[in-house]
Amino acid sequence: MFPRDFAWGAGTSAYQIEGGWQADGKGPSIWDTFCHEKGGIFGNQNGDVTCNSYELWEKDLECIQQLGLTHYRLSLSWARLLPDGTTRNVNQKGVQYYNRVIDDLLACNVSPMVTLYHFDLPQAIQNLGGWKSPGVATLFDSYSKFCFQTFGDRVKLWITINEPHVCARLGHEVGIHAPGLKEKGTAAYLVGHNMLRAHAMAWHSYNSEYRATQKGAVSLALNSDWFEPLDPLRHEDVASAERDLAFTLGWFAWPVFITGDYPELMRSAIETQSKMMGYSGNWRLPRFLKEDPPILGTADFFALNYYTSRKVKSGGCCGQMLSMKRDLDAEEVLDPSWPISGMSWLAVVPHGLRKLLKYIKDVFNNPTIYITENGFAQVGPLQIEDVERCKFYRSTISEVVKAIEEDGVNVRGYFAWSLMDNFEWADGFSVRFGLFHVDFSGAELSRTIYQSGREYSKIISKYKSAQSGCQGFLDDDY
Ligand code: PNW
Repeated sequence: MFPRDFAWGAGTSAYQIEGGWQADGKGPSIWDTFCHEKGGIFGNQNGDVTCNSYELWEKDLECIQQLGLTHYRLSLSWARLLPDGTTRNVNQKGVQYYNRVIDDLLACNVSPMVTLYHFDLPQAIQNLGGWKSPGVATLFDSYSKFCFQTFGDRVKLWITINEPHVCARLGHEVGIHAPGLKEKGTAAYLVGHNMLRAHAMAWHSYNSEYRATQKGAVSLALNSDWFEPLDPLRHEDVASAERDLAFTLGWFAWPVFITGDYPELMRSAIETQSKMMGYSGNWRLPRFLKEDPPILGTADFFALNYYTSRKVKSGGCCGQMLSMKRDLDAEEVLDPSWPISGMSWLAVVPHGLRKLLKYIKDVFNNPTIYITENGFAQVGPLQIEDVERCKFYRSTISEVVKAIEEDGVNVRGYFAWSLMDNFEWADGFSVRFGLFHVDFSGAELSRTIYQSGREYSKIISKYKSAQSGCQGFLDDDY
């Protein structure tokens, strides 16, 4: 059974839905730049307009109400609020926009969960070196304080940074996300490091300056697949799966929840590969310094984005260059029994979520967990009757129930990704994650509920009525 105050939510992010990329004084972000430099994105598409939520916010609110959500997760565009990234210039139109969104949500009894950073760094800060530059942490802290000060009287759930792993690796090592750097083996670690420093500074600012009056909670959202050994009896496969968890979730979760530093497994793997390539020492994974903000303890809850699972075996790497992939020294494969959603990386493995939740409970000291993203992609011909996605949500939520009831995991909320179809980064509009369909070919960008939206809404109302003591729960079939 779900706790009484369980959060039933859905999520979006600013660049993926807002459009209005130049409206009312917004500054450019690295995603504006990355998309406009043709070549990187499916069909050369971009987020210039996307769902146009900057102008059509009321339509989004109608969707939120139709689903019966208790929570809505959105992100703020840093460059819409602070066009050059600094608090020297505040764009009041941006402040008005988010004030309206937050006030409307609260007026409808929906609590906002607000992400400060979801992939869209102001271009002005990129021009100074972006996340590779240590100074970005101070700029992020000022931006965060500005947001706490401006919106924190009403926002009680904050995410500082969404998926530092994806920003660091896809943006700076693989290069398929903005800013599109392909600096193998070093930049991603440096970026991850500065993101942790930035997150920790913001958490400390909240803790010392805002917590007492605003009484909210702050964390960072970590993405991880569930990794398990291909052959559980092979020592190498078991070690590879552990390494994969350490490099994905552990990279950020160990410093914040357990030790204040990176997992030992990660340090030693990087050192081994460096030495094999003729480099001594362990200079690629930075160390936290005395003057850095303490990282340990800088999360008031655990925010998890879970999409899929992998089987892992040893080896699989690779080339003559240092790289994260080489450091990881593990090969990920799919189990043939797992169905694939629209995207090739997204195997549907609901029970992997249960296992990952149990792992987090055991390894990270039984934290309160919000599942801040989880979803299913549709690719190809449009199906409003998206039966597969309905099944996906039913079975995933039943795995969450098992995690709570049978494994005693402290799960406090579930946010479906995404409220509506939107700009899916490198995949443009070719991939649809929404509970609502958005008609990108029509000028009105009309939103139409998918069958899975109706299904999710039914699940929510069923559990809500069970929580308030009504009978609905008894004929439960989820
Ligand atoms: C997450 N990958 O990002 C994000 O937080 C969302 O903005 C996004 O829409 C969602 O997952 C679905 O993809 C990811 O290529 C983007 O491995 C790309 C990857 C993983 C996560």
